[in-house]
Amino acid sequence: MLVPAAVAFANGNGNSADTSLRALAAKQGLRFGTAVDASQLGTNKAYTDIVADQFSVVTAENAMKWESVEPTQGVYNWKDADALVKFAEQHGQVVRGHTLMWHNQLPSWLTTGVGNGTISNAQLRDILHKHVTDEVTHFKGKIWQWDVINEVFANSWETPQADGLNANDFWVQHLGSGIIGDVFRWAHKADPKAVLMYNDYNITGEDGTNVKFQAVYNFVKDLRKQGVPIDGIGEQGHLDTQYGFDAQRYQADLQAYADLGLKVAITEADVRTFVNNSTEQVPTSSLAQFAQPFEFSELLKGCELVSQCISFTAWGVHDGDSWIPGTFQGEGYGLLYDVNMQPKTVYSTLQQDLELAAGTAHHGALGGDK
Ligand code: 9MR
Repeated sequence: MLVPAAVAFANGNGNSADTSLRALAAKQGLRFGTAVDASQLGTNKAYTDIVADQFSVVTAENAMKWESVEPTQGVYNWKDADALVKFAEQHGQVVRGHTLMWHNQLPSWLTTGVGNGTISNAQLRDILHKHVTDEVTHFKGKIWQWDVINEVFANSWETPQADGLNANDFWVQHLGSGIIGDVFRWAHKADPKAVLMYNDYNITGEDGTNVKFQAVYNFVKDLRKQGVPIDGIGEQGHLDTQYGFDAQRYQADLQAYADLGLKVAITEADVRTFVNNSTEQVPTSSLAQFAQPFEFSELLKGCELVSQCISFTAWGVHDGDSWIPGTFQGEGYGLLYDVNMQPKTVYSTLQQDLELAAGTAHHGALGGDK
């Protein structure tokens, strides 16, 4: 889609004192976003207000995934996804579509059919083609970026295929590596103006190696050489304070993707740490209260310093609504707002980063002459 004019980035009140994340990010031409639970829009006022006021790009956390949009074969349910797109239009926001081909959250009719052999690989390919075409067509002109393919590369601790893909990935296993380029072509045909991304985690050295980065880099470089319509790389940005984070390598890797002629985006940022319990999510280490905003800030600054980085998205609004406690035993505190939807230290840290990058600070004459 065409990116609306810069004025639409901010909250529409035209107030230069607007210190929302979206308004501050707009000053440097960056969009600041969040993943959204579409079913809470309009029903949960505090939640809805934060989404509207603070963010200029939204991603459906689950509502655009295949199991959500086609729970029964041939019967589409666009309700929550359409509601999110409409909300975005009403609030001067753009939408990241997430995600067209992924091994998770597939409808059970599909996985069951493949499992019991009633869906052959040739039929699976046709079904995927229809899914990609129908979904991209449904939202044609309304999606800024699509996460076309999600998480098909092997992790650094797994044995990859020769081309770096995960041989056990559902799609790679059934349809081979060539499916990646095909899905990008199908998506491009259905909406030629959408920015088409490959989205994954640990692809900018966060796991302490550059193995996965190198695999994605080589593969995508080759796709570009073949003329596959891929426009960008989505780095998810799921960090954990217990592992540390090499911010220089992260920035260098983002820049390397960008130097291939690609856009980059931070698509699912959160920084988790150990907490007292999942209800309160108070960090058990007082140092984590500094590590969490610090690593989040490093994620944002790397994006700010790579001019091809077009958006920075947090994976959820508040800690009470995050995937983290349900997946990582004893961890939480990953987002910008706490379980009571109050802004955390990380919120003001990111505000400062955005203000600094916008160059709004003035110190008068150098040397402080009288
Ligand atoms: O946040 C999402 C959570 O609500 C779902 O239950 C989960 C199912 O796998 O997916 C989560 O989002 C994932 C995203 O779609 C892709 N990257 C990893 C995210 C966290 O698991």
